[in-house]
Order: sequence, then C-alpha cells, then structure tokens
Amino acid sequence: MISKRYDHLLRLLLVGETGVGKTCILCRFASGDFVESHISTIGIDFKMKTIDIEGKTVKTQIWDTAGQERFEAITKQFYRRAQGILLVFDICSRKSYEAIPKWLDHVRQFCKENVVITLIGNKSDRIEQRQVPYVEAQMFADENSINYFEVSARNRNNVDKPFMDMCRDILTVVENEGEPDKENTSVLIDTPAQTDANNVSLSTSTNEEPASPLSANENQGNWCCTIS
Ligand SMILES: Nc1nc2c(ncn2[C@@H]2O[C@H](COP(=O)(O)OP(=O)(O)O)[C@@H](O)[C@H]2O)c(=O)[nH]1
Ligand SMILES: [Mg+2]
Repeated sequence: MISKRYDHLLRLLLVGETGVGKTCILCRFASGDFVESHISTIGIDFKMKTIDIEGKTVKTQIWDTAGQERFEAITKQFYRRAQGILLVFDICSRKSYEAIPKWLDHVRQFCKENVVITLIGNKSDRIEQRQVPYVEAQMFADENSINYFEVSARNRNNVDKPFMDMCRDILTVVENEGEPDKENTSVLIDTPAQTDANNVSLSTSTNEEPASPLSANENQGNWCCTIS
C-alpha cells in the first residue's frame, strides 16, 4: 500500500495581465529557476512544490493562467477549485495594476467565499521604473482585506514569502472549516470537468502519464486548449 507523503494538498492559482511575470514567479518558487523569456502561457499550466509549515508537509499545486481574455472560459473553472489566489501586477506597469480590480471581481465572483487572496507587485528589481507607488498598492490591499507583497522573480527577492504566508492562512481556514475534498487528496492531478463554453475545448496533458501518486512527473503539466 502506498502511504500519503503529505498532510495537505493546497491548490493555488496565479492570475493577472500577460507579461507581469506570473510564469517567472512560479518557476522561481517551484524550481528556483529564472528563465528570461517564456513562450506565452496558452491555457493553463501547473507546477507542484512540497513545503513544510509548522511540521506539516504541505503539497502545493500551483496553476498558472494565461492573461488573455479569450482564455477566461478555461480559467473560471480553476477559480472554483482554488483555495488561494495570487493576483499579480508589474510595479512598472500602471496598466497591469489598473487591471487588478477586474481580476479581483473575477475572484469574488467565481471563487469559494473562504478563498485566501494575496496581491503581488512583481519586478521590484526595476525600482527606478516604478509606476505604482508601494503605499498605493498597500492601501488598495488594506481596503480589500488582502495581503500585499513586492517581489522580484528576477533576483528572487521575497518570492517565497507570499506563497508561505498564503499556505499558512489556508491551513487556518482548513483547520476551522475542514478540507473541502479530503477524499480526493490522493489524486494529485485533478482537473475540472471538460467544457465547451464559448467554443473552447480542453484536453489535459502531463509530460508523461502519471502512473501513480508517487511518480516524479506529477510535478508539472498543462492544459491545452483548442479555440474553434
Ligand atoms: N526585470 C524583471 N523582469 C521580469 C521579472 N519577472 C518576469 N520578468 C520578465 O517579464 C516578462 C514576462 O514574464 P512572464 O513570466 O512570461 O509573464 P506572464 O505572462 O505573466 O507569465 C519576461 O520577459 C520576463 O523575463 C522580474 O522580477 N524582474
Ligand atoms: Mg505566463
């Protein structure tokens, strides 16, 4: 019999405009890498990372969305399953910050009520090109009762902190309200139902088909979409 190697499986989702650095933040957190240029995320990818929180082994399954509007039909399904949302903007792009209320609306509309939300201002290494003052983003976060962190995926500054704090907060929710679907935690790559909303069809693929919950390739994968 295979024993479970973790105490909790938490599902997190990164959202925000294209180009703010979501994929870079995820790579930095999950594997420690910074890759200068990424192929724009098509649909949705995920990576997994196991962390220790107060002696508990917590497996995080982190989904990385595409910012493009036409993929919203896909990402809405992932909002429903997420226990934590990381709302990302680029501190050097006022436009990406001004889009945050729109992303927050999606979260409030589609997520469960007890979802933990964190605002992240990325690219803090480019402080001289800053277009969004720290205090302004902090005030927005305070008004919406969410945490705010400035990070740099490029120089790794502060990248782990929002993930760690978010997981701690989710564990508090889980301890108070119970794990939403504990019976499914042995299924590491569980994906929402297929949809044909807005003519978007989905198929799921991992690098290799995971043979068991212990297989190495459970740690990343992606959803592909076909727009018809
Ligand atoms: N200077 C700087 N550039 C970054 C940082 N994070 C990402 N980038 C760059 O921003 C661009 C978009 O990053 P990407 O992760 O693909 O954005 P996404 O569309 O939100 O997933 C890429 O050229 C990255 O190299 C950062 O912390 N600092
Ligand atoms: Mg991306």
